[in-house]
Amino acid sequence: MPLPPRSEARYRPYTGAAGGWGALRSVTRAWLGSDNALKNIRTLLKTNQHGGFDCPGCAWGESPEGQRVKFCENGAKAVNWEATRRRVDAAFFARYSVSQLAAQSDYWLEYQGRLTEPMRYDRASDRYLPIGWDEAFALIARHLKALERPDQAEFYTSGRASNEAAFLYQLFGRAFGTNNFPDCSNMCHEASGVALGQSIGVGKGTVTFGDFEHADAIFVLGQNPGTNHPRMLEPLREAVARGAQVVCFNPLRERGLERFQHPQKPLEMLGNRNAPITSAYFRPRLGGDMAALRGMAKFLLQWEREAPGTVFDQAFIAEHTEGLQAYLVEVDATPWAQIEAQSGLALGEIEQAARHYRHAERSIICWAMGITQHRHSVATIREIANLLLLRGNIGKPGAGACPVRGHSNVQGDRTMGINERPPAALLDALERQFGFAVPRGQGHNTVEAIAAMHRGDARVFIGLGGNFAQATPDSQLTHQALTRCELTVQISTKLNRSHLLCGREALILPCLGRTDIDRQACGPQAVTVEDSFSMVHASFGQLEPLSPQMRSEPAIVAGIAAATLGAHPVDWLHLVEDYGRIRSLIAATLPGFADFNERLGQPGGFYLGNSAAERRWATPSGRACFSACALPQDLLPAQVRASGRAPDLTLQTLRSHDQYNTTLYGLDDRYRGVRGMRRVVFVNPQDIARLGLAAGQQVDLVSLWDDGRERRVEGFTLLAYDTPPGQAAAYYPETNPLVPLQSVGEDSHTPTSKAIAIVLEPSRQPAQIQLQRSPAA
Ligand SMILES: Nc1nc2c(c(=O)[nH]1)N[C@H]1C(S)=C(S)[C@@H](COP(=O)(O)OP(=O)(O)OC[C@H]3O[C@@H](n4cnc5c(=O)[nH]c(N)nc54)[C@H](O)[C@@H]3O)O[C@H]1N2
Ligand SMILES: Nc1nc2c(c(=O)[nH]1)N[C@H]1C(S)=C(S)[C@@H](COP(=O)(O)OP(=O)(O)OC[C@H]3O[C@@H](n4cnc5c(=O)[nH]c(N)nc54)[C@H](O)[C@@H]3O)O[C@H]1N2
Ligand SMILES: [Mo]
Repeated sequence: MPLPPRSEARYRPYTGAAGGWGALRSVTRAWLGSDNALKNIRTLLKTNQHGGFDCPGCAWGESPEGQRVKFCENGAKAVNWEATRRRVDAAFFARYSVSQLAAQSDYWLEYQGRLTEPMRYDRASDRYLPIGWDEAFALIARHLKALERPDQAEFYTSGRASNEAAFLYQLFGRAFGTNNFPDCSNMCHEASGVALGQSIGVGKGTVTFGDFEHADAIFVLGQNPGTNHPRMLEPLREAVARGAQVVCFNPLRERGLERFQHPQKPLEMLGNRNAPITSAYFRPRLGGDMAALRGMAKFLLQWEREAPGTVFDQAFIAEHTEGLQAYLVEVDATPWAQIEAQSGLALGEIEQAARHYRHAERSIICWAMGITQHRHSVATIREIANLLLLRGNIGKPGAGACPVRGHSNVQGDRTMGINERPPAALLDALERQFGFAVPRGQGHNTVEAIAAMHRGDARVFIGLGGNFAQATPDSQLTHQALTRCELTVQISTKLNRSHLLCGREALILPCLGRTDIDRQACGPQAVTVEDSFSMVHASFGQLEPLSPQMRSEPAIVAGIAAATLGAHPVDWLHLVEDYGRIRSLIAATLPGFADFNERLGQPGGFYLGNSAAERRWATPSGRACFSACALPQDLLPAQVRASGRAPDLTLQTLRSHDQYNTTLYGLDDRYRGVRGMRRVVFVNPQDIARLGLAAGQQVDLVSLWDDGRERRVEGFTLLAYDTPPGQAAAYYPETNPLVPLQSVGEDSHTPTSKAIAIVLEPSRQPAQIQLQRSPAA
C-alpha cells in the first residue's frame, strides 16, 4: 500500500520569513517525491507562460510585463501533484473494496495517483469495476431521463473547470431543464459577488494587476496570501518598498504577511534581507471586521466635519453615488462602545487604520475567506464598498475593490453561466442563440442541494471536479445526502472521499487536468480561464496523459449531453472536436467575448472589462449605492444561544501551508510551526488556562447549534498559539463536521466556516506529541 512520506509530529513556532529557503526546500522535496521529477521541472517552467498552461493553483493574475519565472511554492506543489505517474486504475480498485478505501485518510486517498479509467460501483462486491465510456454515458442518461422533474438533478462545479467545459455544462443543464448549479463559489466568494453587485453593479473586483503598482495603500482583510496566493506577496513587497502602506486585518499573525523572501531571487536569500510586508497589522475578533470598518468610517466622518471637503471625495459622491445621507445617519448611530466590543480592536488602532486610509490618495482593499465566510459577510463587504465610495476609490488608477479569488477559474465559471440564480440577460441570450427554452426559476446552491438530496428530493448528483463530500459543511449529514442519491457521478483527476460516498449507483469518470495535453479530432486543444483581474487567457497542457482512457472535461460533458438529449439543436460531439467552436458560441452569447478566438493570441490574454472600473454603475438607479446597515446585534446566532450552553470559543477553519482545499500535499504547516499533524486546534494560552486544560492535551471539539444533532470531532491536540482570546483556529476539512448546514451567510448562503461556536471537552485519547516551547500570547 503506497504511503505518503510523513514527518514526525512536532510543534515549534516558526521564526523565518515566508518564501525563501523553506519554500525552496519544500518544492525540492515535492519534486523528488513526485516520481516524475525531470519532466515536472520542465513543466513548471511553462507555468503561466504564453503558450504554456495556466497554473492550477490560485486565481491571482499576472504582471503584464511578465517575470521570467511565474510560479510559486504552492503552484509548484499543485503542478507536481497533478503530474504524478502513480495511477489509480482497474487493478487498484480490484485490490481495495470501497469500505477499505473509506477507512483511509483523505491524504492517503489522493496520494494514490491519477484516476485513469472510467469505473462503475458494484454494490454486490463493494468494488469499483471498469466500465466503457459509452456505457457510462448511457447509464447517466437513463437515470436523468427517469427523473420526474429535471430539478431532481444537481450539477456541481468546482472552480478548476475551464471556460469551455463550464459553458457546455451549464448549456447542457439548462437544455435538460434545471438551474441547479451548486458550485464551490457558494462556499467561497459568493458574498463578494452579491455585495458588490448591490453596491457597484458588478460582482467582480474592479482592479487589475497594474493598480497594485500605483496604490498608496493596500488593505488586506481576512486573507493569508503567504500560503494561498504567494504570487501576491511580490506586488505587496514592492508596494512597501516604494513607500505605500500595506495594512492587514487578521486575528492571526500570518508569517507570510509580516515578512517575505523571494525564493526566485537567490542572492537576496543569501543576504537574508527578508523584506517586511506590512506597515500596520491589526488583529480583530473573528467576524469583527464590519465593526472595525464602521469605526474607520466614523473617524473619517468626524475629520470631514472638522475640515469639510478634505476627507470625502464630494465631487465623486455627488456625481456617482446615492444613499450617502442615510449611511451617515447609520454611522452616527453606531455607538463607539459597540464598535470596540465587536471589532475586538482598541479605538486607537481603528483610528490608525483610518488615518492610513485617509492619507492615501489611492487605496485598494483586498479580501478573502476571513471576510466572506461569516453570517454578515454581505453587510461587511458592502461596508468595504462604502469606505471605497467615500473617497472615490473606485474607477481610478491604483484604487478599487479586490476580492482575491480562490480556484484558478472560479471567476470564469460564473462568467460562463454556472449560476443557480442566473441573470435574465444570460437566459435571454442563451434562448436567442440556441432556440430552445431554458428554465427561469431559481436553482439550488450548495447548501440547498445538500438539503434536497438529504430529503430525497434530488436524486442524481454530478460533480464536475471538486470534492463535494469534504468541502461542504455538516459532513455527517452531507455524506448521508450523497448516499441517498440514485446516482452519483464524479468527474475527477484524483481519488477522494466523494468517490466513496456512493449513491445507489456511482461512476468515476477520469479527466485530464490543466497540465495534460488535450487531443481532439482537430488536434491538440487549448482551454481558457479568467483570473481575479478579469483577464482571460489560454492554457495549453504540456504532458502526455497517463492513459488514453482519460477524457477532457468538455468531451465528458458533451458525451453525457449527447446520450441524454439525443437529437438536439446543439451538436455536442461536433463542438468538442475543436474548442474554437465552443468559443465561437461563447462569443455569440456572452458580453465581452467578441472575437474570442482571435484575441486569445495576445500574450497575457485580454481584459474582459468591468463597468464599475469605468464608473458606469449597472445598478437599478444607475448609481453606486451606499448601504446603511446596522452592525449585527450579536455575532452569535440565535440557534447557538438556544442550545443552552455558553460557547468556550469561536472557531475559524482555515488552510495549512501544505494543502489545496481538501487536497493534502503533506501534514506540515511551516509558517505556523506545525509538522506531521493536522488534528490540532490553535488556542490562546489564557483560554487554555481558563478552561482548565493543558497545552498538548487531546480534546474533542463540539459545536453548539439548537437542532437536536450532536456535531463533534475527536482527538485534536491543543496547541497554545498567539491568537486573540476567545478566537480559535483549526484546519478544514477535518472540522467541517462542526459547521451546521443551516449556519449560513445572510443573502450569500455561504457556510459560516470562519465562525463556529464550540466547546472543548477532554478526549479519552492520550496525547500524541512532544510539545516544544510554545509561543506566548
Ligand atoms: N496553497 C493553497 N492556495 C490556495 C488554496 C489552498 O487551499 N492552498 N485555496 C484556494 C481557494 S479556493 C481560496 S478561496 C483561497 C483562500 O485563501 P484565504 O482566504 O487566504 O484562505 P484561509 O486559509 O481560509 O484563510 C483565511 C485567513 O483569514 C483570516 N481570518 C479568519 N477569520 C477572519 C475574520 O473574521 N477577520 C479577519 N480579518 N481575518 C480572518 C485567517 O486567520 C486566515 O489568515 O486560496 C486559494 N489558494
Ligand atoms: N470548513 C471550511 N470549508 C470550506 C472552506 C473553508 O475555508 N472552511 N473553503 C471553501 C472554499 S473557499 C472552496 S473553493 C471549497 C472547495 O471545494 P472543491 O472545489 O469542491 O474542493 P477541492 O478540494 O478543490 O477539490 C479537489 C478535487 O478536485 C479534483 N480535481 C482537481 N483538479 C481537477 C481538474 O482539473 N478537473 C476535475 N474535473 N477535477 C479536478 C480532484 O479529484 C480533487 O480530489 O471548499 C469550501 N469549504
Ligand atoms: Mo475558494
